[in-house]
Amino acid sequence: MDYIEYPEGEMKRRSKAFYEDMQRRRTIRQFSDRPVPREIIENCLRTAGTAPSGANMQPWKFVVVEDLTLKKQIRQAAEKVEHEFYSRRAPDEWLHSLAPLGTSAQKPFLETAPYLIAIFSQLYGMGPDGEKIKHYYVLESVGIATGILISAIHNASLVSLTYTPSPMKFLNRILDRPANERPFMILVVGYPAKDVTVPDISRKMFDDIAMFK
Ligand code: IYR
Repeated sequence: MDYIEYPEGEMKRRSKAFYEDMQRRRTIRQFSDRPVPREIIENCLRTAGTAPSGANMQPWKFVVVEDLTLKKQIRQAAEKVEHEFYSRRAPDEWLHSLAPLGTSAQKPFLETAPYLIAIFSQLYGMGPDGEKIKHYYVLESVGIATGILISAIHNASLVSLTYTPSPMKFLNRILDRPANERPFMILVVGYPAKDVTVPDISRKMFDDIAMFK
């Protein structure tokens, strides 16, 4: 076991420092095309892979897309479903909630950003002889791993966008993934564009998100 117990003062300092660093994280929608060393992405993915999961099945697969042709295919497929979403499928209430974010069906970042990490959840595993292996709490597990990945990317001083076009099934076709893998989200990763702007939004007050009883 690698558990380390810090003295209480150190625990207070570390928990505060971590919070202060994390509260600076913002979701970014304008990316630079500046390249990022693959090693950094690999380290962040190794970190994500430390996440707890149901029965330790680790029901995730991270497909890192660097290839421009694949990125263009993903952009084209995503913009098609987004166009349908913004012009037809989205109820007015949903569009109203999105308005402060300034999003649209145009997704240029899917080509600009150096990495698109397509995150898949494995609904079941595949044994060596093609037998199905039961997975547990798949969405919870993949959600936790994704949260850790987002934190690791922020820690590396890169930025990310949690992007979920709907439906996302086109990712199986474009990235040639098997039927047991369901797209969970695309994490767009890179440096922010020089002229990046972020929506003027706030986080809930502590007393609105947590309580002690
Ligand atoms: N997928 C669309 C719409 C969208 C939905 C939610 I919920 C958001 O938080 C942001 C956007 C898009 O990316 O434009």
